[in-house]
Amino acid sequence: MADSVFAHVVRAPEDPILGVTVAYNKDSSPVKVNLGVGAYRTEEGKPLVLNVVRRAEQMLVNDTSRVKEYLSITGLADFNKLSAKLIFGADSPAIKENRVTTVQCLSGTGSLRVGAEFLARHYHEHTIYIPQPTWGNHPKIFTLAGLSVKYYRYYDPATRGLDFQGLLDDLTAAPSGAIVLLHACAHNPTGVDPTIDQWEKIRKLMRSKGLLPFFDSAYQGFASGNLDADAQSVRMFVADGGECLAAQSYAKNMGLYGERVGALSIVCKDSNVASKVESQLKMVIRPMYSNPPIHGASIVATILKDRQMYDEWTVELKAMADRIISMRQQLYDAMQARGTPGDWSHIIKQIGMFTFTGLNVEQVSFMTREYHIYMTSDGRISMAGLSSRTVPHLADAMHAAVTRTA
Ligand code: PLA
Repeated sequence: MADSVFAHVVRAPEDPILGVTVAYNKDSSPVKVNLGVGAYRTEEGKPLVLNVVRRAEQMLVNDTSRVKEYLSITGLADFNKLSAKLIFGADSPAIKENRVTTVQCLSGTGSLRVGAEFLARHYHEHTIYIPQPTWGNHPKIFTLAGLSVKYYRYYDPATRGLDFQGLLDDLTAAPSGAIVLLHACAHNPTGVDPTIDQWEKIRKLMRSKGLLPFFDSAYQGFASGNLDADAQSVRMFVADGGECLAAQSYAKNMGLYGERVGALSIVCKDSNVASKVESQLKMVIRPMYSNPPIHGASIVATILKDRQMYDEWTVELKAMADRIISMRQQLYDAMQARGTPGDWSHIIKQIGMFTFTGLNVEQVSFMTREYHIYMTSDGRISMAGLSSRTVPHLADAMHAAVTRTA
């Protein structure tokens, strides 16, 4: 038999985040815990489908007038309108003035990719600045779309906080017009967000230099438990009348991970530009995946357009956010109780789904080897994957990692 025409293909490494789940699945230990991927779990360690999502799905199934026709290239119109309102605010002047175009995309990742491809084709500056560190998929998405990726300083390991001066210096040095990727809230992986005051300074600097903001909003409502509070950074940039892009994901805040529901919005100066931009977004989407899937977007639209279901959603969302916050407190208390050397207050100070522990690669691999705790090698743990039951085991592992390894 002749060799395969693909014989030269070299095996690619597992994804740094999703590969953690692959390794976890292979482990037969009864005490194993997966704190790698950011996926919400209940106190019982089970995935959660929100009650309101179940109810919306039931309504959709029962409605025999619904069909399975293709959506338009830009997706479900109701979903797009409601998504723009959710992120920019119900009374956003940009929406009223019809200068926002929103297209349904394949969750947050797909929204980022479509936005990036649009920018690569139609925007004069091809450099995008992303925070150091950032979600590991960002550089790959933007590079493959044809943009050139540069980093701005974001996190200071010494203070385990924002390197605000570094950030300002790097954006000041960026070429005018450069694109800047901003995490709308709950920065991944650091859990460190700018304060409102700092956001205002970032906004002023970016507008004065004509830097183009591209918001990644993957955790709206998941950080504080409040949808409006978590969209404040984005709304500040829209309130000044300037242009920006925003990628939204419903994976975490509605628990629709595998349904792949998200939206890309581009806020433009006027409605004429917005409609031309939308026509070009269709040119990006059509040859990529033609049009988006109908089911998940219908769930979201059903919930967002019904006052009562919307309210029910906010209650369930707040409960998820609160459980994560309580996990922070429990883990912090457990570290204190063990007298683990070092300052662990960042566990309770950081925001959102993740704690950026400060543990190094060796300590992480020690914890996986000896305690069957799975997390990304940068020391990030998904607080949403923890429960009161697993906190003591994690605290034991962290204590051992810190005290036994160099
Ligand atoms: N943007 C950020 C900042 C994210 O953290 C994630 C997901 C996404 C976008 C994309 O999510 P979506 O396409 O599923 O909507 N980050 C996860 C999962 C939760 C992942 O890596 O895919 C993470 O564990 O970091």
